[in-house]
Amino acid sequence: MPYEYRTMTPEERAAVVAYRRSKGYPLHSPPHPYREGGWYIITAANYEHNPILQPAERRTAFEDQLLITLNAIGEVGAWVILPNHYHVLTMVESLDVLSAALKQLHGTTARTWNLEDALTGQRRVWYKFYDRWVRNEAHYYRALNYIHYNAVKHRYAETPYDWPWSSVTRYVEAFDREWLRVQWKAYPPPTSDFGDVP
Ligand code: NI
Repeated sequence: MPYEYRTMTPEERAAVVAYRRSKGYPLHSPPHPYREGGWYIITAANYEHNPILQPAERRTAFEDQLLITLNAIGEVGAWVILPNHYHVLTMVESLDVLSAALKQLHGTTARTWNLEDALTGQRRVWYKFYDRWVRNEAHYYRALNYIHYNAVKHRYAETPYDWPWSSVTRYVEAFDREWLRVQWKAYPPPTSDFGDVP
């Protein structure tokens, strides 16, 4: 709460609150306006975009760890692991639970990889993660398409099906490519969003 607000009279405060409501502003400006449960798009990058999520075996192991972590607290809708970041669409009971789980996962993996690379105490592995609450079904499918296309967007693969570290292969198994194409046409992904890396 800003200092000015605390020194205001009740009438002045009421006027400020009414003005902010009329503009659709939140009364406070918390870092996470939605802390409740639901679907979230998470983007987490290696510090300074260093490609620490390589070689391939490390991505495979991390993919397992990420899915185990998130399935223990909720559900996973889509994911992609790139050499220096990942995106995941996940449902949780609260953002606090999700934050705590990712913090632990990032801590564990940072220690492991720094040991493997003989960089303990010398390298920061993760940057803070980005989260975005999913507003509705269209937002969900746009995020899913964005995630599946991400390896192509970042020029790691020619098509989404050429990058094994994503949920796209699971969708092909569970549905088919035609189903994915229908979603793609109905909910085209944004060209840049979700806290992605350049
Ligand atoms: Ni990306």
